[in-house]
Amino acid sequence: MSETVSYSIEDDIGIVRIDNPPVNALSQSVRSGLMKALEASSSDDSKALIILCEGRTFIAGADITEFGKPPLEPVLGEVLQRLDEHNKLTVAALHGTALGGGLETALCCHYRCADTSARVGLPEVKLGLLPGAGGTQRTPRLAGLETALELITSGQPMAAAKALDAGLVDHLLAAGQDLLQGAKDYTRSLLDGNAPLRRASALPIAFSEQDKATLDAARKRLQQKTRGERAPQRIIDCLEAAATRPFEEGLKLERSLFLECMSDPQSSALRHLFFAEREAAKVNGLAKDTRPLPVEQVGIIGAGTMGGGIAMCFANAGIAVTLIDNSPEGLERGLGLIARNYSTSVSRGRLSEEKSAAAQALIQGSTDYTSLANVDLVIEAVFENLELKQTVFRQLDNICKPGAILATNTSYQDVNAIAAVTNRPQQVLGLHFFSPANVMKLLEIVRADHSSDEIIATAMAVAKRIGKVPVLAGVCYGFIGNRMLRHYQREAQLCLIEGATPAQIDSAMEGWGMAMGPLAVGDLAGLDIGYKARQALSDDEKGDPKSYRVPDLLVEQGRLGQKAGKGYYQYDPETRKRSDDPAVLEVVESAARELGVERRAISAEEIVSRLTCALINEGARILEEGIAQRPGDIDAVYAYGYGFPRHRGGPMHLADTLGVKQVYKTVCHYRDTLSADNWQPSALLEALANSDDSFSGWQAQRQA
Ligand code: 3H9
Repeated sequence: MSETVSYSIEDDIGIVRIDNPPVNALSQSVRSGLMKALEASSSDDSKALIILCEGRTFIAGADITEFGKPPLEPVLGEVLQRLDEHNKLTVAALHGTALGGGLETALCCHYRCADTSARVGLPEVKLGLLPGAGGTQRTPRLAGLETALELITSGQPMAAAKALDAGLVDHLLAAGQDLLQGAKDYTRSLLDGNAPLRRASALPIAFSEQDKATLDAARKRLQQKTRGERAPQRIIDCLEAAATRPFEEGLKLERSLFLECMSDPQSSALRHLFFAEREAAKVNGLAKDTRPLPVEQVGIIGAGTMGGGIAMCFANAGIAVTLIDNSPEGLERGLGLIARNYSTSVSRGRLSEEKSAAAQALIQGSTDYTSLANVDLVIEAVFENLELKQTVFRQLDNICKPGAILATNTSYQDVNAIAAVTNRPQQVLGLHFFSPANVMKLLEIVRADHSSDEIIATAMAVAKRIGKVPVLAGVCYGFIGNRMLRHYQREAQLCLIEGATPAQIDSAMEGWGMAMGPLAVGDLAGLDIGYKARQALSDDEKGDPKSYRVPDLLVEQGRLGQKAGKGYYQYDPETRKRSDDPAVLEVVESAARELGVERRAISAEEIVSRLTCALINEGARILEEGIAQRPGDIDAVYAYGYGFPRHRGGPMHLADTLGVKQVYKTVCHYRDTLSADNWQPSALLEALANSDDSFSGWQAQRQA
């Protein structure tokens, strides 16, 4: 039928096989092949039609690489309308992940069977889209409005057994049953029973006052939760239309809102992140035959919050962990914290009792380093102090088996200086987890001067196993994320002392989409952490006092942040809700007087512009120096580790959206009006602005 679709008749049943690796996306050749197969089936003497896929999955959706380009005929809507109208019994046989346009294809079949491992979902919302091929209209007709609302607005896949209960799947194959044979048997039973051609488009749908209230509540909830994303609201519009208008009208609305979402910059940002996340896992220049080393046993040094969180990541993935702490008390505290975290996950329904027990059984505590003699990988998560880390690495080098990889979870320290104290610098790298480590998806993999290709490949593979988004970084102070963060935080501090209040700064950034404003983040982490770090620095290293005088004064007054009930804000002891505290404004004003700063009104636009341009300028410098491999890697770091709004695509994508030339002009303006020291434009930013280029254009040229 086409290079990716074949059609044959086996025992009077037509079989459409789709073979479009890696995920059987609905590329043009699949769509045209499907269309031709339907034509063939309608005029031959087969009695029914089964659609199934080769490889690891049923169709995982439309081909995202075709988005944003001129449409190629036939469009999916046409193909699916043809499928919906087909004059013979149609059955979709699902395995792997039937997602997006893939599930929509299956929903156009009269019946669906699935193997037990299959999952179905409509993840378009994660790309700033809505299901654009009937998903918003057929799903509620088959599964009810509430299930459709959850499935489509969360974008989360649903297991086959649940999909059977929900009515999205009609028949579950027996465990281990061959997919084709199972689908044939099921189809035969439908034919034998004279099953009607059950079209989802023709099913009735009810709409009660209760349903209306559910949709209204969802609108409000999602407005808050998705921080300004537009697709979730459009999805609810479509669901409401599904329940209140004829099918054809609902389909028309869905199509027009799908196209609206597709041309929305939010969707291009989210699609950019989809590919950036996958690209980030690829290491430039790695020899093709580099094989990751096996990692079955992991050691973690330091049973604090970080070490415990890291231990959970590995145990959750079925990897045995030995957690080491110097003191029995520290170890007990750490293991206790882990147990509490697991029991919270169980009580919130995020984890089953069995899985929690199985994971905890994989974590062994010890106060004896020699129990690490046989582990494949050790991750050190002790206090941020170079000498201490070097001492730990000397010990590890003596104790661990020769092939073991030694990793540091440092946020700032020089990984080369840590590797240098061992006799195996080629086996040393940074694995920088983000707090809480068992929740945050980002993992910075820091390649030191001597880290071997093999251990970098191993780290990438391990990251994927434990469900992280890995990003490669070179050695520098703060690597990618924290190095940029210093500039962002500096501007937050300067806006504060120059005239804004903490609430103005945080609301400006949260209103723009950040998960949490910069000062509220400081309160959450504890202001004493930065204070202590600054104590170890010379005045020169600390930089401009205007960028740290306020937090220093707050810490000296015991305002350490949330843990003390007060920091930049005061916190309700019960609810932890923050509120303004006039005492903080007094501190800010006195710091401004002391440092000779005249306070002025600062707008939300200025706050957002200064903080984001500071990120972009430093990000450009990081690219210039080769600390990050690509602009998209920086975007992945910010989206997965720093609460950057995903629908803005990350700092470097933001620069492209705003126009690099415009960003460069703004940086120059701040250099001329605010501070020549803080705002020297990066050479790369300047070069791209001068050549009217973008970060993505620059990246494309380098790849070519
Ligand atoms: C849609 O369907 C719209 C419709 O409603 C309406 C249309 C009118 N297209 O993730 P992996 C690539 S919107 C093109 O590492 P895994 C991916 O880039 C779509 N390429 O594998 C990667 O390439 P590379 C709704 C795609 O096993 C390779 O496949 N569907 C697509 O960890 C392997 O991917 C979705 O949003 C695609 N649709 O996970 C599903 N999908 O090797 C998106 C993947 O060059 N996909 N690629 O880096 C996924 O969620 C995961 O890929 C999946 C497999 C779970 C399927």
